[in-house]
Amino acid sequence: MFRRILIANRGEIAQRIIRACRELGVETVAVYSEADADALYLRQADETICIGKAASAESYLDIPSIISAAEIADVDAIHPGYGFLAENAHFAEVCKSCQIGFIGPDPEVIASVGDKSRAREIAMAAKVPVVPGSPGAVKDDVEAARLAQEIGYPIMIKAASGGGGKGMRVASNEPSLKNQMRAAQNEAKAAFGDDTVYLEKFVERPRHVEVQILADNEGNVIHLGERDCSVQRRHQKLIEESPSAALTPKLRDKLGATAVRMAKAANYVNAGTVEFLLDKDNNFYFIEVNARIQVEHTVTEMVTGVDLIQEQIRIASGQPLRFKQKDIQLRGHAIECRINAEDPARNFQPSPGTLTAFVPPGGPGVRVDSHCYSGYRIPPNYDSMIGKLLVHRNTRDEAIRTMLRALDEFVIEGVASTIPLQREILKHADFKSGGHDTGFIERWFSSHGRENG
Ligand code: MV4
Repeated sequence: MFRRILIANRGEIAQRIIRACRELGVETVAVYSEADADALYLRQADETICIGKAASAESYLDIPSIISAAEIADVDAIHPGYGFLAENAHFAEVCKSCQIGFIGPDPEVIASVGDKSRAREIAMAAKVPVVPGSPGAVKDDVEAARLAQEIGYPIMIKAASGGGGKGMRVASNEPSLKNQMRAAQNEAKAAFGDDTVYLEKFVERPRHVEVQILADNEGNVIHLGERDCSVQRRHQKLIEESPSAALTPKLRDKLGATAVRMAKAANYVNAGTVEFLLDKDNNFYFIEVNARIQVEHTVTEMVTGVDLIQEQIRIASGQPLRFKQKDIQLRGHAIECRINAEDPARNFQPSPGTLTAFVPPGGPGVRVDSHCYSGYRIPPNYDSMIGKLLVHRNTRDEAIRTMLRALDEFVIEGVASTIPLQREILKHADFKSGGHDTGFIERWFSSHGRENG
């Protein structure tokens, strides 16, 4: 096991990783920017190092600063958390060349699954179902038009380096395809410095279902069930749950086995997520691999009882998986609300500032992962997550009721939060029935004329 690790992140995930380390008996080194000098996670770490200015590019994204901190603190490994450098293959490569462990997959694997067109090719070669589309990247609009004719409209154009919905466009006919392809390429070039695009048939009203996997260095790969993340707005997840209300036990096994096949085909090691779209006829299609721990890993922890951060650290230190597939039992139902300092009544405008009061809920079946406290000032420089509120109950209906109770208990004063919206969603008939899809929030907002506040 590692003796000491550095956490190249901030906020709730830095705290989450420190908690896992303390239970494992691993020492922690936390880094922070000038904007985070009063953060709670710094009091929980064994050592802290300031790595630069408030701007992420000059601190949490600054590879030389982080590597210097790791060298000075003499750590065995770095945990990147999520966001920032978590899926940066170059960073993983620099760690390797400095003989610092990287708690995540190998740089080559991060690079290959990070190219979504290449990930699609790996999936196809492994007979993992993909959305009908181009065999690989498309070079120009002549080739795109020819392929689109075969695939059939509507067509979705996607950036190979894409993420968060950037560089993604829908086209319903050939003239539109040519325009949208140029728009997608320009957006991708500006956002990722790479204008490679590929095509997929547009799936109407999909659900977003993702499978958590764990893979060790000896070729053992298991899955830990799925998370349904269909409650999103503009690619920001608002509510996640496990299991998905859309799956039968038989379909769950098939989806899990498919995710394991994909992870093996990609030579994936450590914790990862295999994302699928589920259509209205319950056909599933691979779309992406996320080569990191995700924000919503916690819902899987609740239903499996597995501490995913501890497992990530064990795997990266060279230990084999401690579980076989048959050891993983899904128990009950977990729901997570991501509580953001954003005002849903004002088009989700970020609402940083001081938390004049912060009293998290508790009681049976409730977990709160938050780095906040009364008097804490949420800096405007980073994402606006206040914390994650989770519930774990025997059934989905009970979990919804517990979540409503916990949301009512939660006291957050001084900043606006997403709590009022999450309460409304949990009471909405489409969510309660479990029949919702990824268009749920946007359709609901447009029917209320609220999309522009
Ligand atoms: C799609 C799709 C429909 N058809 N691909 C959005 C982000 C990226 N992860 C994939 N996304 C989508 N890909 C095809 N072929 C619809 C979406 C999509 C979506 C997916 C998951 C969760 C929310 C979404 C919201 C809008 C669109």
